Amino acid sequence: MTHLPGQRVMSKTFVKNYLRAEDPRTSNLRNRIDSTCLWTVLTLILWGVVAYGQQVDEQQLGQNSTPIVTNVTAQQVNLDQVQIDYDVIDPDGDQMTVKLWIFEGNQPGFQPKRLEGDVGRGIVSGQRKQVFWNIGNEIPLHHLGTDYVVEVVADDQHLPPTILQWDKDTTEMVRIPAGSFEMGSDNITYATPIHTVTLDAFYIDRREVTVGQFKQFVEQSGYPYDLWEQVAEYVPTDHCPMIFVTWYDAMAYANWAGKRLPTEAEWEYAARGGLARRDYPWGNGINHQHANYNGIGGADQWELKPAPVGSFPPNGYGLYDLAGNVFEWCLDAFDTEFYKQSPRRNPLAGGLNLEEIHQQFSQVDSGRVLRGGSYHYTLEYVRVDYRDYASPDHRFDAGGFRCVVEETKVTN
Ligand SMILES: [Ca+2]
Ligand SMILES: [Ca+2]
Ligand SMILES: [Ca+2]
Repeated sequence: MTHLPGQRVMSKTFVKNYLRAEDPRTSNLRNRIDSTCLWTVLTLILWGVVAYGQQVDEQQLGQNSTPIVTNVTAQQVNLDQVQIDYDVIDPDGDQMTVKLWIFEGNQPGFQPKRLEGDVGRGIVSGQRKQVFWNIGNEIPLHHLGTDYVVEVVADDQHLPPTILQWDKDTTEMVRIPAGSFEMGSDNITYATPIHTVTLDAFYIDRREVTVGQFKQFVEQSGYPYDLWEQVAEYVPTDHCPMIFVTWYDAMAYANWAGKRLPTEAEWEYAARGGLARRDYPWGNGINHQHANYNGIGGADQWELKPAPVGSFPPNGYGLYDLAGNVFEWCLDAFDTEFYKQSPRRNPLAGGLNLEEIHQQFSQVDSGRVLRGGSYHYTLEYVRVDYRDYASPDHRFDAGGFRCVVEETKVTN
């Protein structure tokens, strides 16, 4: 996949990289540090300071290159001052935040505060950067201590993109951060009780999958689908949501695109748009300015037909048409009791895990969850907490879907 121009992904983990094989001094010191922490570098004084560069994992994701710190040296210039020199480069020229970490023996490291010079935010690539650490203020009686190790860490602070372009089916996907939310409702049938669910981060399609995207899937994969005339009766353009798709059709599309259907919990979490205990993706209350549901008025000019995707304002996550337009298939089996015994973390009803359900989906025969209501439905059924379902082989004029992908699949 590629990312939108200007958006870059930070590597998944920071790797402590005590690098610089080309610098014998540092690599020697590293070996010594590994075997024992009790040694002195600067023998003329009571304690020594050793310096390491720390490099952010160089695995490149998207278009971002991570900073590289080299040539770190540290020396005590007087009783209270330590001078740290380093070179740093970010290959694509990003500004960086530079931090120092100090280690003493086997103690956990800490970030010193008494710093001046090329440290903190807004550091640009360059050589012989200088930082002065006032160790005298930071560590009382420091001169009676043992050795200190200095790490220099540069971070170009590229967070995962909020929106990315998924090449396979040319969709925009929005990052939904990991977190917890209150799922369900106290007064909707089968949506009780309200229970807390915790989800890992994932990306979800901004819009319902369109007719144009589904056509592309059929053309590229040879997937058997021949209901285009029926589809065309309801949706005149490729920019409308795909309808007349079974759950199997949706699963096949998702597999082709390298995605999957959302779990019911993911769908509801995304639909709520960061709001808690609200009825609709934008809050409470609904009118035809908000969504395409039964009837017309305001922005809703569609009488018993789907609107082109994205015809109404998005929710807090930038997602369109969660409420109404077309129903959206979810991965889960429909289980009226599931909320009473749902696992707290990444729940999925139906007894199969994510891998199993994708391998065995053609054998699935239990009813599957549908969410969001549709253009047929009145306002009480296009709520974020309303649950519906159908047999996985059911297809109808208001049944569509959108896809998700786990963040780990984007950043790995
Ligand atoms: Ca960079
Ligand atoms: Ca309508
Ligand atoms: Ca919808």
